[in-house]
Amino acid sequence: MAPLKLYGAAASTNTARAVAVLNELGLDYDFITVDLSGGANKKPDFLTLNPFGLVPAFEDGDIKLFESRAIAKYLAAHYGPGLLKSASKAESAAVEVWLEVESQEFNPPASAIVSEGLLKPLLYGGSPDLVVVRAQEAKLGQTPQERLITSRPHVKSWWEQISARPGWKKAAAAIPF
Ligand SMILES: N[C@@H](CCC(=O)N[C@@H](CS)C(=O)NCC(=O)O)C(=O)O
Repeated sequence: MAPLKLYGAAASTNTARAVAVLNELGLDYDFITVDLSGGANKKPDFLTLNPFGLVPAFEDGDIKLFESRAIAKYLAAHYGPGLLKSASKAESAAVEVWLEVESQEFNPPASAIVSEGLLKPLLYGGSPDLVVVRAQEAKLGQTPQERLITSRPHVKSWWEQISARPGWKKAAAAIPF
């Protein structure tokens, strides 16, 4: 079988999402670093993998994928037997709802905060624009999910358990800051 291939960058949080699932499932894969600062992701070769010129991109033999959440779901569906199985219609619907909340409501402000507060100073030597950071924090704070994790003992315990999983710890250790 052709090896699975993940094209990404160590400092990319979207790459880390795919890496976490590959690790969680214990899959062997080749990691191909894409030089984002040199613009390799906008070159014709890479655009055949992802026409939007963004990492991660993924290959499983002839199957080419992009979008980190699509890669994660593909891996869970095809390499994690039973992983996506739900006990009921209600459970599978709730899973879909919260997957959407993560990508549509949580991720935009959270990734803007990471990019402004962490990536900008560490990778580009700039200072975080605190007006941007505060505005994005306010978006998170205005949702009914404020203090969702820390204020709820069961959610907090779930968060601590998934954060302690070896697959995630390995993925997090590969992020260079
Ligand atoms: N929705 C995409 C977003 C991918 C994305 O924004 N990747 C960033 C790195 S985290 C990237 O490739 N940036 C390079 C650029 O904008 O040129 C996903 O989840 O895969």
